[in-house]
Amino acid sequence: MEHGAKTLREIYSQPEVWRRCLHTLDRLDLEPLVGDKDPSTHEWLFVGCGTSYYLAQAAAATFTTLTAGTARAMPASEILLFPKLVFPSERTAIFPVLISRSGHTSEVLQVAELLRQRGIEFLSVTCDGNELTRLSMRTLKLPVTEESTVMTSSFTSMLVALQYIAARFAKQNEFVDALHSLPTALDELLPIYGPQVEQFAQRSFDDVAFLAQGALYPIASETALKIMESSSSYSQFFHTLEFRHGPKSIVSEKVLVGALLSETGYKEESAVLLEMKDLGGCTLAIANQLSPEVRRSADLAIELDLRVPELARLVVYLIWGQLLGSHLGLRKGLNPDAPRHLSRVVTLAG
Ligand code: F1P
Repeated sequence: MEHGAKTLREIYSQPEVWRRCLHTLDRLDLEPLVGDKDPSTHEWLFVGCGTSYYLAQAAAATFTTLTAGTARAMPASEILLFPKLVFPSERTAIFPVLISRSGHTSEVLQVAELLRQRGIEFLSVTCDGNELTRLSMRTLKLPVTEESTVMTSSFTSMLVALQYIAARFAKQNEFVDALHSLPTALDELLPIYGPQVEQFAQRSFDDVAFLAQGALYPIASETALKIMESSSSYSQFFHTLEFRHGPKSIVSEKVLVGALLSETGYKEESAVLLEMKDLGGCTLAIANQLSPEVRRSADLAIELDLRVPELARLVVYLIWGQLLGSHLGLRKGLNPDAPRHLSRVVTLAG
C-alpha cells in the first residue's frame, strides 16, 4: 500500500463518519447514559492519553461554555500518580468520562479500575470498545473504524459526540443542528484547501509552533501532536498571546508559526501572527473569517466560513493540521501510516 494511504483516507472520510455518528446519536437515549449526571450538580472530569487527552480538554471547554457546570480534563497518568489532585474532597460529586479510541490503553484501564474500587460511576467513550467496555457500566461506542496508528476521524467524531451531549444538557437544539451541518461544510472545504495544504507541505521547516486560545487551544495542541506523529518533526503549542513572552525568539524563515484564530479573540490573536510574519516567520492562518491583512500576509490562509456557533467549529479547524502532518511526513520520505516509535495503543507491562 502507498505510504500514508490509510491515514489520508481516514482524514478525507470525516464528513461521512460524522454523519454516521450523528445518526447514531439522534437515535440514542441519553437518559440512562448520563441523565442523572447533570453538569450543574456534577463536575465532569474528562480523562484520556495522547490525542484522547487533548480531546478531553476540548470536551471540558465545551461543557464549561455550554452548560452552567464545571468541567476539567486530566491525563489518565495524573490520576494514577497524583489522585489527590483529582479527588480533592469526598463531598465534590464528580462524573469521570474516560475517552479511549482503542479502549485498550493501560493507563485508562487502570483509572477505570481505580474508579470502580472507589465506587465512582463513570462513562466510557470509545470507538473499538475492548476491555474498557467490560469495565464500564455506561459506554458510548461510536461507529468509527480507524486502522491508522494516528487518531484522526476518531478524535473529531468523539468530540462531536461529547459536544452533542453538552448541547443536549444545555437544551441548545440549534447547537445540535449546527453539528449536523458540519459534514456538508467539510465536504465543500476539502477540495479547496486539501490540495493547498499538500502544496504548502512541500516546504521544509526547522521548527513548528501552533497557537490558539480558548477552546481552540486543545485543537492547536492536537495539531502539533499530529505534526510530530505523522512527520517525526518536533512541534510545539502555545496560547497565542503567550508566544510573545519568550517563544517568539525561535522565529525565522525556516520556522512555521500556525495560528488557529478564534472569532472572539481575532483582533489580538491575529496581531501576534502578523508580528511573527514581520519577524520573518512562515505563517499559516486558519480562521472562520480572515481579515484582508492576514489573508495578504499569511503563507497559507484557510477560511472556514462556517455559519455555526464558534464552539461548533472546533473539529473543522483540526482537519488542516491532520493533513499537514501527513503531507510533511510524506515529503520527508516517511510513512504516516506507521509513525516512527509509535504503536496504535500504549500497553504498559505489569
Ligand atoms: C491514545 C494514544 C493515541 C496515540 C498513540 C497511542 O489511544 O495515546 O493518542 O496516537 O497511538 O495511543 P487511545 O487510548 O485513545 O486508544
